[in-house]
Amino acid sequence: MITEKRGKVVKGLGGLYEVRIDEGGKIDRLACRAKGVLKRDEAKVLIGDNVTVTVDDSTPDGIVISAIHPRKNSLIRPPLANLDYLFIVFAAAKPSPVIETVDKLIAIANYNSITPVVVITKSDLQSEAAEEYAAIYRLVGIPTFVTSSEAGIGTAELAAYIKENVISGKTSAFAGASGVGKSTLMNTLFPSLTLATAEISRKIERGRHTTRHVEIFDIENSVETGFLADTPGFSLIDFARFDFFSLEELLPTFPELLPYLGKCRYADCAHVGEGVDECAVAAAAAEGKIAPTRLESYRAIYRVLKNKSTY
Ligand SMILES: Nc1nc2c(ncn2[C@@H]2O[C@H](COP(=O)(O)OP(=O)(O)OP(=O)(O)O)[C@@H](O)[C@H]2O)c(=O)[nH]1
Ligand SMILES: [Mg+2]
Ligand SMILES: [Zn+2]
Repeated sequence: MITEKRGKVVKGLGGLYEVRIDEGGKIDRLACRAKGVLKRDEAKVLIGDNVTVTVDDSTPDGIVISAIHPRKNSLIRPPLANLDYLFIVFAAAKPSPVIETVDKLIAIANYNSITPVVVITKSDLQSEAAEEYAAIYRLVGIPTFVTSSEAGIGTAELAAYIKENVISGKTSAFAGASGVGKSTLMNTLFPSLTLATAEISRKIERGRHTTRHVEIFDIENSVETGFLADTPGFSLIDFARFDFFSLEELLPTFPELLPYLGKCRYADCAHVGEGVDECAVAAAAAEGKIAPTRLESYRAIYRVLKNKSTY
């Protein structure tokens, strides 16, 4: 007999996927492969995909993903489909954050209509720096949490935010550099999880890519549950090669710049010059209404996209 089920891909390793099937509140997890055409690059199954699984119980290998339902969005890094929230995780110290990468991730989330949330970890190591970073993102209007899994700071607030917002089928993910404490934080927030974590290297202060694959977890044991993915930390090299959208699409991904549009002296102002008389954005930054690091990140991404578009 052949039957069809609908479910969500929550894990994938070496071409073997795990699909979470919800049959009226009864959760089943099927191990399966994907049908031939869904193995090719351009049509490949992503974790987070909603799929149809065809079950043919007359053959031993009869469970296959036969169709991918239309996606809301998809990211290259972390490789996930249908995200509603992206928790952008960085440490106050060890490893110290690369703010431009944080801002890139926020821009990518905004571009894909994913709600960005900033999570600063390891506040026990550098509480002042943690609050300074938080102030930057609160000024933008992004929900921001200062946490320490070690000292139990901010974790109850973050767990409450997730439980309140990521419900009834919404999907979210932790993303950030290796070693910032994503898996540790997930274990702290959801004690039923037992994700592997590891110390960062003492010499180079970097994580060791402890998490090796993307996996989506149920955040509650109920039909109302939402989903949260742990993802492998990336290195900066990953990000240098990252290309995401065109120059024209950049500005709306920095929402705090929007109120100043049309207020610069020249209509074609790109907001990359320092002149506060010419550029309303530069003036707003000088007045403390836009964080200097955010404007720096905007300009850095602008230059990268500009160079790309001149080829
Ligand atoms: N001091 C301090 N250390 C922490 C905290 N959270 C995590 N760590 C440590 O940071 C190291 C890395 O933690 P992980 O959770 O493995 O980091 P990760 O972001 O999941 O790393 P990848 O899986 O490689 O992406 C571990 O040694 C943790 O014990 C914290 O709040 N304070
Ligand atoms: Mg991890
Ligand atoms: Zn301007």
